[in-house]
Amino acid sequence: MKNKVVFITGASAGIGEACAEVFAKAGARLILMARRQEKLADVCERLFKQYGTEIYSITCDVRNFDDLEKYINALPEKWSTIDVLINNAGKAKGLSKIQDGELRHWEEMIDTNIKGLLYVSKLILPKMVQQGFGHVINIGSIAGREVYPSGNVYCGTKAAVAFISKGMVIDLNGTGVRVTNIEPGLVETEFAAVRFDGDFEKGRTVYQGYKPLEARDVAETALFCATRPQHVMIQDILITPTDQATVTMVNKKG
Ligand code: 8X3
Repeated sequence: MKNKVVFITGASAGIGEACAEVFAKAGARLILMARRQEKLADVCERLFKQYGTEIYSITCDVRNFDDLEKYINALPEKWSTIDVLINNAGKAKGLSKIQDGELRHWEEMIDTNIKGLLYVSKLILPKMVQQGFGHVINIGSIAGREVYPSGNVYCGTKAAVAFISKGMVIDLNGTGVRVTNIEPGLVETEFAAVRFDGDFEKGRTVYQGYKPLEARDVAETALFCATRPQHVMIQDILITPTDQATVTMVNKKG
């Protein structure tokens, strides 16, 4: 990864932040994007201090195509050849039966998880095709393979990520650009608290009674995929805690 440029969305926390760290440690230069300017600045400072990582940071919401276009098209020359794009920004909002779901939750998930991923990809993929190399790593979910009660729209967005990833694989065939969809099960991050509108107490219970994945486990998987030789494309990976058998079958104690 030495001197490779890795672009990560949702880089201020969770899996995105862990990806920033493992790719920094591997010697990459990073373009980090997040909405939360202060949190992003903390990540950049920490990685620079720890690994001397060169970082170009962008405060931007992946739901805003105009801003994305402005920032990505204005990348300075030394940052404009992107080797790896990690489409990580995503979230779950709410856990309600479909008949009780909130429109604002559905829109936030669809706009971030599907449209945001598409917007960023639309701006970066043509450059990768022109270069003749590049790697898009989408962070999907086990929820894109299996549906669980009240998961409805969130699961739908992650199923969309799986199919869009496959569409990318097909359409980019012959260009040298690789595509990977990583589908994690339960990963202990602020994911559950965000789902419950910032209720960290309730969020914590999702990860109790068993050993969940850590964000780093997913980040190391992304690094593994990105460091395979050019002729190797890992198209998808399902990664769960050892205690998780299916999306709903978790060996919880207590
Ligand atoms: C996160 C996994 O099972 O909480 O995408 O939906 S789950």
